[in-house]
Amino acid sequence: MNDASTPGLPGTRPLVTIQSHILQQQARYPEATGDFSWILSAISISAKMISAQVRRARLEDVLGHVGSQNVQGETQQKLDVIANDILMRNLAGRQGVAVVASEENEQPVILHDQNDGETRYCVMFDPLDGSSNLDIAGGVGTIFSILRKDRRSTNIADSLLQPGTRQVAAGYVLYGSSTVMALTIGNGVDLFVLDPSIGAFIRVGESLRIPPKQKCYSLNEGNRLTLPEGYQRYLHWAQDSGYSSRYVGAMVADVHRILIQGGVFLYPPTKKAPKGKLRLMYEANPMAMLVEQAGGKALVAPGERILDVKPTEVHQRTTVVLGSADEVDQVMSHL
Ligand code: P6P
Repeated sequence: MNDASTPGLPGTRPLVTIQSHILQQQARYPEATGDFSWILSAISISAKMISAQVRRARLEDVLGHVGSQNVQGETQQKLDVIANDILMRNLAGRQGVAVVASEENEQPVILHDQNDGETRYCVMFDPLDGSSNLDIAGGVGTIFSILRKDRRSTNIADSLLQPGTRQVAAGYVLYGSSTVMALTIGNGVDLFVLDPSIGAFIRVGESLRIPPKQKCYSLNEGNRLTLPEGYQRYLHWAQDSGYSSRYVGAMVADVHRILIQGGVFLYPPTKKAPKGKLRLMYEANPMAMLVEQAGGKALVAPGERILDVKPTEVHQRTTVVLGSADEVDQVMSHL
């Protein structure tokens, strides 16, 4: 639903910034301390700072490689490191954050480890997903996931290893032709667009719903011949059924298209990535929460939700099939 008009005031669109939206949501929880809201605002500020860097990348010659590699053995782009630092510094300023984990850091970073009984949160993120698209001015994004610290965990870092069903919030920021944030705190998915002229994210949609059907699939066709047979059968069926194919190569951009238009995104096991390529904790889980909150499906295999996977380590990878409910069912029926 778009914020088209305010009842009784024809033709006016309520101007709701993400800050107002966060406070509106907080007001629904009288016992809220505000810690959670402060974390969301830290992410919003980080998104604005990262967007500014991405938009000026070539101008400030921050493109190209720092020469180092991240835990995935992937060459780190300068902007990966800058985006990571921005998120770390903004979250470090929030008392409510106990620990953060990032694709760019091998070990979780403990920020506030007091066992003072306060509700503390764990924040996980991929600071600049799809960063290899930077050199071609393609879509890149930030993906984030928020969990409550698991009080039963003696080791604070173990607090991160909770299934996706335990997420209290998830979202992404797409730095594309515009800077768009999709956010869920468990009451549906809301959409915000950054107005660079005022430096604010404006709400442009509430309670998004993914169309149940859309004849469009999204995967790296270059892997087709090494995919498990069931996926090859699905692709043959889809091409025989008049499906179109769209693939940006940045998960945030591909999933955003699905959130808005429907379709199905797949990253199956491949010869190069036999367990799948995408990371469970800070790519698949947040995207799965968003897609399910918008009425779609997000599975690892027939009957196995991504959100139910019990993690064993922070950087583990997983198969991903997510999008329109009927389209995901179609894929599963071929496996
Ligand atoms: P491939 C980007 O590197 C990423 O992690 C996701 O954003 C994207 O969906 C996927 O990998 C692309 O992988 O193998 O198709 O280039």
